[in-house]
Amino acid sequence: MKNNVLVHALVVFVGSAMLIGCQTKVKEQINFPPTDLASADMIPMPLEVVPTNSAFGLDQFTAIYTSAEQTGFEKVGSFLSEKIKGKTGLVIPVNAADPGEVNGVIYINQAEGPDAEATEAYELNITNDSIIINAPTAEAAFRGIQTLRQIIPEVSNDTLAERPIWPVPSGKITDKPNFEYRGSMLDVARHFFSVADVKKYIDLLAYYKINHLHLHLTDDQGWRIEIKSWPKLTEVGGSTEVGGEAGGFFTQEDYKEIVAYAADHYMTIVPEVDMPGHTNAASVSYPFLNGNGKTPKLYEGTKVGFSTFDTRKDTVYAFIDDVVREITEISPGPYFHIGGDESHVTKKNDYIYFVNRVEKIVQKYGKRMIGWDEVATADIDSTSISQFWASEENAEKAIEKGMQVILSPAKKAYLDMQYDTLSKFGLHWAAYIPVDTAYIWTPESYAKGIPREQILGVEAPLWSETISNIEELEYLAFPRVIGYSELSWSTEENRDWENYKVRLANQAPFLDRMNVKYYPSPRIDWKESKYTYKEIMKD
Ligand code: TNX
Repeated sequence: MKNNVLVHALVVFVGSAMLIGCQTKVKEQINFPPTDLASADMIPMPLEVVPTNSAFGLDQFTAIYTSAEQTGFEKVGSFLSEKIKGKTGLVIPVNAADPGEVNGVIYINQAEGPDAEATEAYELNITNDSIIINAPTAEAAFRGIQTLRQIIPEVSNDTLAERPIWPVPSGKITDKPNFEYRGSMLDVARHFFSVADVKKYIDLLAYYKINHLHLHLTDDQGWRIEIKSWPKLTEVGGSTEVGGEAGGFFTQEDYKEIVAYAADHYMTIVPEVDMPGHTNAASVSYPFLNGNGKTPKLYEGTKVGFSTFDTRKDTVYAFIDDVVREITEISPGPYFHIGGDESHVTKKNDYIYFVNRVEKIVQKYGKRMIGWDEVATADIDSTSISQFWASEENAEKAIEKGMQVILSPAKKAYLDMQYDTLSKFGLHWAAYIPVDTAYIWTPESYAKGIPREQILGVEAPLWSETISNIEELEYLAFPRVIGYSELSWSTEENRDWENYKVRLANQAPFLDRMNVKYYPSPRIDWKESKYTYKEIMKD
């Protein structure tokens, strides 16, 4: 890559200018023990890793430099600096004109990648005295620094020198994602989760290069997003949740805060308003919406499939138009999810009519519609996306219509399924999904009728009937969601359970430091885990 030469020149130039301008310091040669970048604890596994067996000594004399501020690269540099501080305590300056003594540089450089199509592709070059990230976009640089965060050893190795120094294994990584859509879903409707909880989940997902968070904002048990033109949705429909607790909702300001926080992590929020079924909370708030013939009452149970909108009333579509307009106005991402699952009391023709009409509303507001796999039974457009969760027959219909598919097969990818019969939380209607079962499957060939070219990506949904706080969320999501990140980012050739399970075991110190109450599966030989399987099972 011709840019490499330029970057090297720049690093040498910046480095020498600093050394001349500030105190002169001769780079100390530290003889690190040989390293092996290829066996570092990276998840998801990068496309290509070439180890060179020495190390970059990350210490207080390291400085970060980036491409110009307006490209977004400086912000990525500051993010990295903050995370290095959290992990090592080191304060690493970013683009400092006068950084003091410097003898090693991390340079985050805007450079065209080898693959013009891949906006998330990056290269990471680690030598004794520099770490260079070449990336075409700040988004790609952001993915690259997650890899770098992962290969900085979790504990200070201060036996090597009189000052704390973290040896980063040297070599070259060339990386890009296998699938463009890598997601998780959080159901904030069955139980409500706070803005702080959602932000913590975003922090953790971003570390594993997941780039979409789908929020299931409405269901029978609760409406969780403020709609200014229909205030009772949250006043009434948001007032409770499964089990009869107080529920809650996001104001539009809260939601914007989540969207902005996600954007800072190069993550897109996918809002879902589930309809025409799963709409009891909406119909309790505004009974004219109801189409199931019964007087709606607030619902705190966990049954599905009993509610429906009245699909033949124009006022229902006027309502939906307002809801889609208000949410899309504050959702910069390209998607709007209309749900569409388990509408068991909606007549087939009414369902088709409904989905067709709602698709037009979503398109009017400039978004691509996503729906659960049932939506492919309607006459929808090839630009819409079907989220495969249960029915291969529906998935095949989507493929025939030329639609793209997001893979969320319940038997493999549902984070709310119990690990085994002893699991404290979760359901098991689709399967028990232990950590290995969650990982050992091949999205590229999971369903016969879904060809690779039509798979947009993989998403792991976390339904919340059985969980009501962040610890319980973490118990179901972690460690399985880490495996879904690898299933969606890494190529089939680079995925291997025996290899993965060692890298997963070594995530324990990170998860502990992040205060994540993950399920310490006995199938993993956790490294110095704070929690033991027995402890978790008892409380
Ligand atoms: C099925 S998956 C549902 C949800 C439940 C989930 C529980 C899907 C599209 N619908 O309403 O919460 O099972 O696992």
